[in-house]
Order: sequence, then C-alpha cells, then structure tokens
Amino acid sequence: MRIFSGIQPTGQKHLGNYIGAIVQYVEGQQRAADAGDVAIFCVVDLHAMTVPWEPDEMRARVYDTAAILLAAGLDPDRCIFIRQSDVHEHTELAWHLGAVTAHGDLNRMHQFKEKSARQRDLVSADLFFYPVLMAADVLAYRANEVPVGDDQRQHVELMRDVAQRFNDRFGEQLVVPELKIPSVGARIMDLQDPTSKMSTTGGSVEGTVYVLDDAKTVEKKFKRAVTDSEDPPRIARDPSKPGVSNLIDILAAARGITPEQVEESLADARGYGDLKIATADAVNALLEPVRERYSALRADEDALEAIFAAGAEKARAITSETLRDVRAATGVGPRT
Ligand code: AQP
Repeated sequence: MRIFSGIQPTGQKHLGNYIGAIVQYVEGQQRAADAGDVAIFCVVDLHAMTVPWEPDEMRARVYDTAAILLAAGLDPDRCIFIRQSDVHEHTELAWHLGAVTAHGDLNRMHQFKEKSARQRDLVSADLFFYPVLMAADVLAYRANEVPVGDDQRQHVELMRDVAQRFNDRFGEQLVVPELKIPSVGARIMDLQDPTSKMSTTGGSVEGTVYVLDDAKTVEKKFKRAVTDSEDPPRIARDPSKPGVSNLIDILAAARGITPEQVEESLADARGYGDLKIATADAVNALLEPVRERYSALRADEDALEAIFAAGAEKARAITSETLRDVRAATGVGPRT
C-alpha cells in the first residue's frame, strides 16, 4: 500500500486543505508504514508556477507549507517528505506521459477552465499541462492510493486513464492508483459563500479559515458564517441549507464523529449560534497544537532544507527505477 499526495505552496493553507488532505496524510503515513510500505508527501513548487507567482516569495511559501505539514504530524522518519523540484524524475515522466495524454482531455479539466478564466495576463501552457505533471508525481512512485479533496477527483481520474493508456501501449509499467477522498469534509465550503469551495485563490478572507489564524480570528469567522433564515432554525444537512450543512461537516470532521452525531448532539440547540460556537471551538482544538508547533519548525530553514535533501534521496531510489523502466519501454535514451 503505497500512498502519494502533493500540496501547493501557494499562500496560506486553509481548513479545506487541512480537513480534505492533511488529516488524511497523517493517517496515511501510519497506514502505509503498517502495511510495510511508505507514503510520499510532496510540496509541489512546480505546480505553483502555473499561476502568477513572486520568485522572491516562492521558497518562503515552500517553507511555510512544509512547517505546517510537519506541525500537523508528518514525520520525515516515517514517510518520504519532498519538494517536487528536487526530484527531476517528476518532470521527465510528465513528458513521457504527455505523449499518451489527449489534448481534448486536458481541455475538459474544470480546474483549467476556472483558473484560465481568472488569469488577467498569460494563460500559461504549464497551467494546461498541470494534470500531466500531477499524474507524473504519483505514477513515478507507482503509488496505489492518492488522498485528496473532492476538487481533485477529475485530475485523479485523468491520471488513471493516462496510466492505463501508457500500460496498454508500452506494457505494464505503471500502477493505476485509486482515488481516496474523506467521507466527511471532502469539500469544505467558503463560510461567506457556502456554495463555493474554500479556496486559496478564489475565496474571501472572511470566509476562509487559515490553519495559522489565531483562535479569536477563527471564532470571529465562524460567528459571521452565512447560514439561512429558516424559522425555527433547523440544524440539519440539506441541499437547500449549504451554510448549515457545511458547519455540520466541519464540526463532524474536527471532532472525528459523523454528521448524524452532530445533528443529534445539537438537537436541543436554541439556534445557529450554538452550532457556530461549537464548530469554532472544535476547529480551534484541532488547529491549536499545529499553530503551537509551527513557529519553531518554520524558524529553522536549514533544518527544513536538510529534511528535503534526505527526502529527495529516498524518493530518487524509487523514481529512478520507474524512469529506467519507462525509458526502456518507450525506447528513449541509451541502451540498458
Ligand atoms: N475546500 C476544500 N475542501 C476539501 N479539500 C480541499 N482541498 C483544497 N480545497 C479544499 C484539498 O487540499 C489539497 C491541497 O490543495 P492544493 O495543492 O490545490 O492547494 P491550494 O492551492 O492551497 O488549494 P486550493 O484552495 O484548492 O487552491 P485553489 O482553489 O486556489 O486551487 C488537495 O488535496 C485538495 O483537494
């Protein structure tokens, strides 16, 4: 059971990233080790180049993200923790995979459509090619499972198709991985616009809870969360109640219980205020230990670089084998 997932170093990580992905990483690191295999987690700096970025800030954002992941519980002795650009096989494999990826499939990607529509200047070829590099990230490790939030479903489906097409053409070289999305919290919504997902680039600051927000800010954001005007207020998950449903999901994920248990526990609540306060408290309890550990980890950039260097070495032991096989199968490079 080999697990791979990547996370972008763009901006600050938010509660959607935390519940949708990071919680799964920490659980996956243990599960892979228990199965005698390994989980690989990657800060994907090359993916961050697909939208406008500041070169002076890129490294700092990578360190921010790395420190959050380590503070959340990733342990470089129990998983492989890397920076994407340190392992060149990712980009080489992307080129091989591009040869079996249909241009029309990339054109259908929701994320490309949304992000290209938002670009004011250049819509880069890298933004279009993003799903191929993401496929290479995973397939280079022959990973079995990809833990992600619901917004990445389409990219993982494409990755599976690409792996299958590569194997059909060149023989069984790659593993077709399975998507793994959490049963609760796969799509955390913006607190101010609960019909849109909580997002780094698309949302509002008031509607986005950042992992590093202090406790008071988190409480304020939840108190101002948009709900609905049903009278009397009803704390239940319902498609017509996106704001309330989102708070129930967040509370369930933060406490590690089911949404039904949340509904039961708040059956006697006087109104949405009780739900908002309970959710803010649970989120603060979840994030407080991460915030506490973060500062010391972030302060030591040399230590973070050393962790990346050690991770890249372990990663290359796997990816160099995959690329050796892929090059042999595609007929590229010297005789083996
Ligand atoms: N709202 C969300 N709910 C649940 N999971 C989510 N993820 C992202 N948003 C939500 C999951 O977080 C992981 C990392 O995502 P990323 O690398 O795309 O990081 P990001 O750019 O910070 O995330 P955003 O907010 O999705 O950025 P935008 O919208 O600007 O591209 C992934 O597993 C993702 O599914």
